[in-house]
Amino acid sequence: MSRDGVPEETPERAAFYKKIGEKSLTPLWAVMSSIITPEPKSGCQSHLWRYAEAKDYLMEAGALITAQEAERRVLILENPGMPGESKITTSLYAGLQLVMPGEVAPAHRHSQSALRFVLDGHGAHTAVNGERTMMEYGDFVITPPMAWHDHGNETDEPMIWLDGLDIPIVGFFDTSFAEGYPDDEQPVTRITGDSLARFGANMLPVDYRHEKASSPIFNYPYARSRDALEVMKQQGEWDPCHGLKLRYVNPADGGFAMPTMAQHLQLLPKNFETSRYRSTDATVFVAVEGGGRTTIDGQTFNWGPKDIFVVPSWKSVVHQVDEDSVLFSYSDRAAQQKLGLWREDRGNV
Ligand code: GTQ
Repeated sequence: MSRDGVPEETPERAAFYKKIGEKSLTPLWAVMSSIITPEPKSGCQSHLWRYAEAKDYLMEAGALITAQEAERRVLILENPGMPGESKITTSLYAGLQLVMPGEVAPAHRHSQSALRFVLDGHGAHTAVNGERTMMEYGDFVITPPMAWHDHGNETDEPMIWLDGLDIPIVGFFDTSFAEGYPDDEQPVTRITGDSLARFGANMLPVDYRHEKASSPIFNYPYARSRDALEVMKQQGEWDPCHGLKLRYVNPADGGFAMPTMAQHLQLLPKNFETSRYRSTDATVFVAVEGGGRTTIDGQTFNWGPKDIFVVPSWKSVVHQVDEDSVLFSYSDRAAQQKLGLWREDRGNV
Protein backbone atom coordinates (compact mmCIF):
# COMPACT_ATOMS: atom_id res chain seq x y z
CA MET A 1 0.00 0.00 0.00
CA SER A 2 1.38 3.38 -0.96
CA ARG A 3 1.63 5.69 2.03
CA ASP A 4 2.87 8.86 0.52
CA GLY A 5 0.58 9.94 -2.25
CA VAL A 6 -2.87 11.43 -2.64
CA PRO A 7 -4.61 10.35 -5.87
CA GLU A 8 -4.86 13.12 -8.44
CA GLU A 9 -7.82 15.43 -8.09
CA THR A 10 -9.46 15.47 -11.54
CA PRO A 11 -12.30 17.94 -12.26
CA GLU A 12 -14.79 15.02 -12.15
CA ARG A 13 -13.45 13.90 -8.77
CA ALA A 14 -13.45 17.45 -7.38
CA ALA A 15 -17.08 17.86 -8.44
CA PHE A 16 -17.93 14.54 -6.81
CA TYR A 17 -16.19 15.49 -3.54
CA LYS A 18 -18.13 18.75 -3.50
CA LYS A 19 -21.42 16.97 -4.14
CA ILE A 20 -20.96 14.36 -1.41
CA GLY A 21 -19.50 16.98 0.95
CA GLU A 22 -22.95 18.53 1.12
CA LYS A 23 -24.16 15.15 2.45
CA SER A 24 -21.42 14.98 5.12
CA LEU A 25 -19.44 12.39 3.17
CA THR A 26 -15.79 12.69 2.17
CA PRO A 27 -13.32 10.41 0.34
CA LEU A 28 -10.80 8.58 2.47
CA TRP A 29 -8.26 8.34 -0.36
CA ALA A 30 -7.82 12.12 -0.34
CA VAL A 31 -6.73 12.12 3.32
CA MET A 32 -5.49 8.58 4.00
CA SER A 33 -1.76 9.41 3.93
CA SER A 34 -2.17 12.34 6.31
CA ILE A 35 -4.31 10.55 8.92
CA ILE A 36 -2.52 7.18 8.94
CA THR A 37 1.14 8.14 8.90
CA PRO A 38 4.08 5.71 8.85
CA GLU A 39 5.51 7.50 11.91
CA PRO A 40 4.15 10.01 14.44
CA LYS A 41 3.55 13.36 12.79
CA SER A 42 2.82 16.12 15.25
CA GLY A 43 2.38 19.85 15.54
CA CYS A 44 4.23 19.62 18.86
CA GLN A 45 7.64 21.31 18.70
CA SER A 46 10.73 20.96 20.88
CA HIS A 47 10.97 23.99 23.15
CA LEU A 48 12.62 25.26 26.33
CA TRP A 49 11.22 27.79 28.80
CA ARG A 50 13.83 29.56 30.89
CA TYR A 51 12.45 29.61 34.42
CA ALA A 52 13.90 32.98 35.42
CA GLU A 53 12.15 34.68 32.51
CA ALA A 54 8.80 32.92 33.07
CA LYS A 55 8.99 33.73 36.78
CA ASP A 56 9.37 37.46 36.07
CA TYR A 57 6.18 37.38 33.99
CA LEU A 58 4.40 35.30 36.60
CA MET A 59 5.27 37.84 39.31
CA GLU A 60 3.99 40.56 36.98
CA ALA A 61 0.72 38.60 36.73
CA GLY A 62 0.74 38.54 40.52
CA ALA A 63 0.28 42.32 40.51
CA LEU A 64 -2.50 42.17 37.89
CA ILE A 65 -4.86 39.57 39.31
CA THR A 66 -5.40 37.73 42.60
CA ALA A 67 -5.52 33.94 42.92
CA GLN A 68 -9.07 34.40 44.14
CA GLU A 69 -10.23 36.26 41.04
CA ALA A 70 -8.27 34.11 38.60
CA GLU A 71 -9.32 30.93 40.49
CA ARG A 72 -5.89 29.64 39.44
CA ARG A 73 -3.22 32.25 38.66
CA VAL A 74 -1.32 30.31 36.04
CA LEU A 75 0.73 31.11 32.96
CA ILE A 76 0.27 28.27 30.49
CA LEU A 77 3.41 26.86 28.87
CA GLU A 78 2.01 26.74 25.40
CA ASN A 79 3.76 24.74 22.73
CA PRO A 80 4.84 27.16 19.95
CA GLY A 81 3.70 24.61 17.37
CA MET A 82 0.14 24.64 18.73
CA PRO A 83 -0.64 28.26 19.68
CA GLY A 84 -4.02 28.93 21.26
CA GLU A 85 -4.56 25.29 22.22
CA SER A 86 -3.41 25.42 25.88
CA LYS A 87 -1.15 22.42 25.28
CA ILE A 88 2.50 21.67 25.92
CA THR A 89 2.22 18.39 24.00
CA THR A 90 -0.63 17.11 21.86
CA SER A 91 -2.12 15.30 24.86
CA LEU A 92 -0.90 17.29 27.89
CA TYR A 93 -1.09 20.68 29.52
CA ALA A 94 1.54 22.53 31.58
CA GLY A 95 1.42 25.79 33.49
CA LEU A 96 3.28 27.74 36.15
CA GLN A 97 1.10 28.60 39.13
CA LEU A 98 1.75 31.39 41.64
CA VAL A 99 0.19 31.63 45.09
CA MET A 100 1.21 34.81 46.93
CA PRO A 101 1.56 34.99 50.74
CA GLY A 102 -1.88 35.02 52.36
CA GLU A 103 -3.68 33.88 49.22
CA VAL A 104 -6.00 30.94 48.68
CA ALA A 105 -6.69 29.34 45.29
CA PRO A 106 -10.27 28.30 46.02
CA ALA A 107 -11.45 24.69 46.24
CA HIS A 108 -12.82 23.01 43.14
CA ARG A 109 -12.77 19.62 41.50
CA HIS A 110 -12.67 18.29 37.96
CA SER A 111 -12.28 15.09 36.00
CA GLN A 112 -8.81 16.14 34.83
CA SER A 113 -5.88 14.71 36.82
CA ALA A 114 -3.29 17.22 38.00
CA LEU A 115 0.30 16.99 39.17
CA ARG A 116 2.32 19.72 40.85
CA PHE A 117 6.09 19.92 40.77
CA VAL A 118 7.30 22.48 43.29
CA LEU A 119 9.79 25.09 42.06
CA ASP A 120 9.84 28.09 44.41
CA GLY A 121 9.03 28.87 48.03
CA HIS A 122 8.38 26.37 50.73
CA GLY A 123 5.72 25.47 53.21
CA ALA A 124 2.61 26.54 51.30
CA HIS A 125 0.01 23.80 51.15
CA THR A 126 -2.35 22.04 48.87
CA ALA A 127 -5.33 20.18 50.28
CA VAL A 128 -6.70 17.01 48.71
CA ASN A 129 -9.53 14.94 50.15
CA GLY A 130 -9.37 16.67 53.54
CA GLU A 131 -5.59 16.39 53.99
CA ARG A 132 -3.09 19.21 53.64
CA THR A 133 0.44 18.65 52.45
CA MET A 134 3.22 21.19 52.85
CA MET A 135 5.13 21.66 49.63
CA GLU A 136 8.92 21.80 49.33
CA TYR A 137 11.27 22.16 46.36
CA GLY A 138 11.05 19.16 44.04
CA ASP A 139 8.02 17.58 45.71
CA PHE A 140 5.71 15.78 43.31
CA VAL A 141 2.09 16.25 44.41
CA ILE A 142 -1.01 14.59 42.93
CA THR A 143 -4.59 15.77 42.57
CA PRO A 144 -6.63 12.72 41.49
CA PRO A 145 -9.64 13.04 39.15
CA MET A 146 -12.71 14.57 40.89
CA ALA A 147 -10.85 15.18 44.17
CA TRP A 148 -11.61 18.52 45.86
CA HIS A 149 -8.45 20.61 45.99
CA ASP A 150 -7.45 24.07 47.14
CA HIS A 151 -4.08 25.70 47.53
CA GLY A 152 -3.07 28.13 50.29
CA ASN A 153 0.04 30.05 51.20
CA GLU A 154 0.41 30.98 54.86
CA THR A 155 4.14 31.63 54.49
CA ASP A 156 5.75 34.98 53.75
CA GLU A 157 7.16 34.01 50.35
CA PRO A 158 5.53 33.51 46.95
CA MET A 159 5.03 29.84 46.07
CA ILE A 160 5.42 28.66 42.48
CA TRP A 161 4.98 25.22 41.02
CA LEU A 162 4.58 23.54 37.66
CA ASP A 163 1.10 22.16 36.99
CA GLY A 164 0.82 19.16 34.67
CA LEU A 165 -2.69 18.16 33.67
CA ASP A 166 -4.29 15.77 31.20
CA ILE A 167 -6.68 18.50 29.96
CA PRO A 168 -6.28 17.65 26.23
CA ILE A 169 -6.87 13.92 26.89
CA VAL A 170 -10.05 14.61 28.84
CA GLY A 171 -11.11 17.05 26.12
CA PHE A 172 -10.42 14.48 23.40
CA PHE A 173 -12.78 12.02 25.08
CA ASP A 174 -15.36 14.76 25.84
CA THR A 175 -15.36 13.78 29.50
CA SER A 176 -14.78 17.12 31.25
CA PHE A 177 -16.75 17.76 34.44
CA ALA A 178 -15.93 20.49 36.95
CA GLU A 179 -17.53 22.19 39.93
CA GLY A 180 -16.67 24.73 42.60
CA TYR A 181 -16.80 24.06 46.33
CA PRO A 182 -19.16 26.27 48.37
CA ASP A 183 -16.28 27.59 50.52
CA ASP A 184 -12.79 28.76 49.56
CA GLU A 185 -11.18 25.94 51.48
CA GLN A 186 -12.33 22.42 52.15
CA PRO A 187 -12.43 21.32 55.78
CA VAL A 188 -9.25 19.70 57.06
CA THR A 189 -10.27 16.26 58.32
CA ARG A 190 -7.00 14.37 58.19
CA ILE A 191 -3.59 14.86 59.76
CA THR A 192 -0.80 16.21 57.52
CA GLY A 193 1.37 13.25 56.54
CA ASP A 194 -1.35 10.66 57.08
CA SER A 195 -1.46 9.28 53.54
CA LEU A 196 2.34 9.10 53.26
CA ALA A 197 2.54 7.20 56.57
CA ARG A 198 -0.30 4.90 55.60
CA PHE A 199 0.80 4.11 52.06
CA GLY A 200 4.38 5.34 51.66
CA ALA A 201 6.30 3.23 54.19
CA ASN A 202 6.51 0.06 52.04
CA MET A 203 3.40 -1.16 53.83
CA LEU A 204 -0.34 -0.94 53.27
CA PRO A 205 -3.16 -0.87 55.79
CA VAL A 206 -4.39 -4.41 56.48
CA ASP A 207 -7.48 -5.16 54.37
CA TYR A 208 -6.78 -2.18 52.11
CA ARG A 209 -8.57 -2.61 48.81
CA HIS A 210 -7.39 -0.38 46.04
CA GLU A 211 -10.30 0.90 44.01
CA LYS A 212 -9.06 4.24 42.76
CA ALA A 213 -7.28 5.08 39.54
CA SER A 214 -4.61 7.20 41.29
CA SER A 215 -2.05 6.50 43.96
CA PRO A 216 -3.27 6.86 47.57
CA ILE A 217 -0.07 8.85 48.23
CA PHE A 218 -0.48 12.45 47.16
CA ASN A 219 2.90 13.92 48.00
CA TYR A 220 6.08 12.13 46.93
CA PRO A 221 8.65 14.24 48.79
CA TYR A 222 11.76 15.14 46.82
CA ALA A 223 13.99 14.47 49.84
CA ARG A 224 13.10 10.77 49.79
CA SER A 225 13.36 10.29 46.02
CA ARG A 226 16.65 12.23 45.91
CA ASP A 227 18.15 10.17 48.75
CA ALA A 228 17.31 6.97 46.87
CA LEU A 229 19.14 8.23 43.78
CA GLU A 230 22.15 9.29 45.87
CA VAL A 231 22.47 5.83 47.44
CA MET A 232 22.02 4.05 44.10
CA LYS A 233 24.61 6.33 42.49
CA GLN A 234 27.31 4.65 44.57
CA GLN A 235 26.57 1.35 42.84
CA GLY A 236 27.71 2.93 39.57
CA GLU A 237 25.21 1.12 37.34
CA TRP A 238 24.10 3.45 34.59
CA ASP A 239 21.53 2.86 31.92
CA PRO A 240 23.09 4.14 28.67
CA CYS A 241 19.86 5.96 27.68
CA HIS A 242 18.68 7.18 31.07
CA GLY A 243 21.53 7.22 33.60
CA LEU A 244 19.72 6.33 36.78
CA LYS A 245 15.98 6.67 36.31
CA LEU A 246 13.19 5.87 38.76
CA ARG A 247 9.49 5.70 38.07
CA TYR A 248 7.01 7.17 40.56
CA VAL A 249 4.75 4.29 41.55
CA ASN A 250 1.31 3.63 42.97
CA PRO A 251 2.26 1.45 45.97
CA ALA A 252 -1.11 -0.29 45.89
CA ASP A 253 -0.74 -1.86 42.46
CA GLY A 254 2.77 -1.18 41.19
CA GLY A 255 1.40 0.88 38.31
CA PHE A 256 1.95 4.52 37.53
CA ALA A 257 0.97 7.01 40.22
CA MET A 258 -1.71 8.54 37.99
CA PRO A 259 -4.13 6.97 35.48
CA THR A 260 -3.11 8.99 32.42
CA MET A 261 0.29 10.50 33.25
CA ALA A 262 3.61 8.85 34.10
CA GLN A 263 6.37 10.58 36.09
CA HIS A 264 10.05 9.85 36.48
CA LEU A 265 13.05 11.24 38.34
CA GLN A 266 16.53 10.64 36.96
CA LEU A 267 20.11 11.32 37.99
CA LEU A 268 22.81 11.88 35.39
CA PRO A 269 26.31 11.89 36.89
CA LYS A 270 28.86 14.60 36.07
CA ASN A 271 29.99 14.48 32.42
CA PHE A 272 27.50 11.72 31.48
CA GLU A 273 26.16 11.67 27.93
CA THR A 274 23.11 9.53 27.24
CA SER A 275 22.68 7.35 24.16
CA ARG A 276 20.11 8.44 21.60
CA TYR A 277 16.65 7.46 22.71
CA ARG A 278 13.15 8.04 21.45
CA SER A 279 9.68 7.02 22.56
CA THR A 280 6.12 7.77 21.52
CA ASP A 281 5.29 9.65 24.73
CA ALA A 282 6.09 13.33 24.20
CA THR A 283 7.75 14.33 27.48
CA VAL A 284 7.99 17.44 29.64
CA PHE A 285 11.31 17.68 31.53
CA VAL A 286 12.09 19.91 34.50
CA ALA A 287 15.73 20.38 35.48
CA VAL A 288 15.80 20.07 39.26
CA GLU A 289 19.55 20.23 39.93
CA GLY A 290 22.73 20.66 37.93
CA GLY A 291 23.13 21.80 34.38
CA GLY A 292 23.77 20.62 30.87
CA ARG A 293 22.24 20.43 27.45
CA THR A 294 19.75 18.27 25.66
CA THR A 295 19.77 17.67 21.93
CA ILE A 296 16.37 16.89 20.45
CA ASP A 297 16.49 15.78 16.82
CA GLY A 298 19.64 17.84 16.28
CA GLN A 299 18.47 20.99 18.12
CA THR A 300 20.38 21.73 21.34
CA PHE A 301 18.88 23.39 24.43
CA ASN A 302 21.07 24.45 27.36
CA TRP A 303 19.46 24.19 30.76
CA GLY A 304 20.01 24.91 34.41
CA PRO A 305 17.89 24.45 37.54
CA LYS A 306 14.12 24.96 37.08
CA ASP A 307 14.24 25.31 33.30
CA ILE A 308 11.51 23.34 31.55
CA PHE A 309 11.71 21.71 28.13
CA VAL A 310 9.51 19.51 26.00
CA VAL A 311 10.45 16.61 23.73
CA PRO A 312 7.85 15.69 21.07
CA SER A 313 6.81 12.11 20.32
CA TRP A 314 9.43 9.97 18.54
CA LYS A 315 12.11 12.70 18.45
CA SER A 316 15.53 11.45 19.49
CA VAL A 317 16.94 12.77 22.76
CA VAL A 318 20.53 13.04 24.01
CA HIS A 319 21.29 14.59 27.42
CA GLN A 320 24.82 15.79 28.32
CA VAL A 321 25.57 17.11 31.80
CA ASP A 322 28.45 19.12 33.24
CA GLU A 323 27.75 18.18 36.86
CA ASP A 324 25.55 15.72 38.75
CA SER A 325 22.09 16.61 37.46
CA VAL A 326 18.54 15.62 38.27
CA LEU A 327 15.62 15.71 35.84
CA PHE A 328 11.95 15.28 36.66
CA SER A 329 9.71 14.32 33.74
CA TYR A 330 6.10 13.57 32.94
CA SER A 331 4.31 12.25 29.89
CA ASP A 332 1.17 10.39 28.83
CA ARG A 333 2.97 7.02 28.93
CA ALA A 334 0.49 5.68 31.51
CA ALA A 335 -2.38 6.19 29.05
CA GLN A 336 -0.43 4.97 26.01
CA GLN A 337 0.61 1.75 27.73
CA LYS A 338 -2.95 0.99 28.82
CA LEU A 339 -4.05 1.43 25.21
CA GLY A 340 -1.21 -0.69 23.80
CA LEU A 341 0.22 2.25 21.85
CA TRP A 342 3.53 2.99 23.56
CA ARG A 343 6.81 2.31 21.74
CA GLU A 344 10.44 3.10 22.44
CA ASP A 345 13.64 2.92 20.42
CA ARG A 346 16.83 2.55 22.44
CA GLY A 347 19.01 2.50 19.33
CA ASN A 348 19.87 -1.12 20.23
CA VAL A 349 21.64 -0.35 23.49
O1 GTQ B 1 -4.65 23.94 40.46
O2 GTQ B 1 -6.58 23.04 40.13
O3 GTQ B 1 -2.83 24.91 35.98
O4 GTQ B 1 -7.70 23.32 37.83
C1 GTQ B 1 -5.08 24.37 35.54
C2 GTQ B 1 -6.31 23.97 36.02
C3 GTQ B 1 -4.21 24.28 37.76
C4 GTQ B 1 -5.56 23.60 39.72
C5 GTQ B 1 -4.05 24.53 36.43
C6 GTQ B 1 -6.49 23.71 37.37
C7 GTQ B 1 -5.43 23.86 38.25
